[in-house]
Amino acid sequence: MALLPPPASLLLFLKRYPGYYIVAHEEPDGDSIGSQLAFASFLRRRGKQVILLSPGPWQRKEIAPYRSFFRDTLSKPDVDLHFGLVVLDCASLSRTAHFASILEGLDSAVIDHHQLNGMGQGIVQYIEPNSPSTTLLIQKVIESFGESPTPEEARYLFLGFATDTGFFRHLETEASESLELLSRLASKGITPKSIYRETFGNYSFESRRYLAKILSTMEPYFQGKLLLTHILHEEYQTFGSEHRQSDPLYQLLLSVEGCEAVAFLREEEPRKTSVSLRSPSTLNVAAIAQKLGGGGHKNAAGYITSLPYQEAKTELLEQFRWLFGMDP
Ligand SMILES: [Mn+2]
Repeated sequence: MALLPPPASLLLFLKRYPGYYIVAHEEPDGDSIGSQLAFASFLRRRGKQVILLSPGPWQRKEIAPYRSFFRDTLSKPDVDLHFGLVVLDCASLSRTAHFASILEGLDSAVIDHHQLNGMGQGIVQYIEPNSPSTTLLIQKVIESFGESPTPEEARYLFLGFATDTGFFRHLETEASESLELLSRLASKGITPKSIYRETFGNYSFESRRYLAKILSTMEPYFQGKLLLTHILHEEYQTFGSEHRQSDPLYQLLLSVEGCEAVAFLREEEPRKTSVSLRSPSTLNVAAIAQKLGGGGHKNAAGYITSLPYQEAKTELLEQFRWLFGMDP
């Protein structure tokens, strides 16, 4: 089965306005930022004005170099009503934090690869849940105009694909077409090695001490099906936010034999614990996150509770007891 092509209504929409606001979800990642940058570059070469918006917060190292290309706010009276709005990597303006009320009312189009729950933004929608990244959909839009990405655009598109697929490791649906699209990016001189360095290299020394600290707390529950790790508030605050990289943690824990789920509890404040859940395959951790007030996907979900660590852990283990049907 092939990925859906961009609808004709989207191509028309992209011809209609002299300029576009391009916004994506809060807590930006490589896919949202890569999609925005590539799309902005493409529209500019078609003679359009583009204003890139991002609500932040900018926590991920691989997107940090691009922060200055984005505006973090816009006042409602300054919104140019002759512009169109493009929403990327999320289906609704509600995920764009304060921009939702500022941009409301503009004619809009959505390009996204998440399963749509409820209503998407606007009437022009290009939503393809089988696409591993939004950047692939952007590439398909560019190619639908009979164009090909410039080397700079190709770099942004590759970055988004690499981060959303864990550098190809999670590529499951539409692998064949994805790799064909990627091969056209590689033909622009974009090497996987350079993108790998950008996304998964150059971590700080401190970030590895943070990782060591968390790994040392690993406890197995439910006969090793759940691996639980944590960091307490006192220790948490000794690490600057730029060093708190937890992606490599999940990679290490999810590959442990017999592991069906990973939990990482961060006591960010004395009465605020952030809980991240991951699963390597079939176990749906979003079901637990939703029960406790959060959300996410089957394999990656999370929630925030006002309980301190110990109580948050008890609450979480209770949920897993129900899920696994056994005592911890
Ligand atoms: Mn994405």
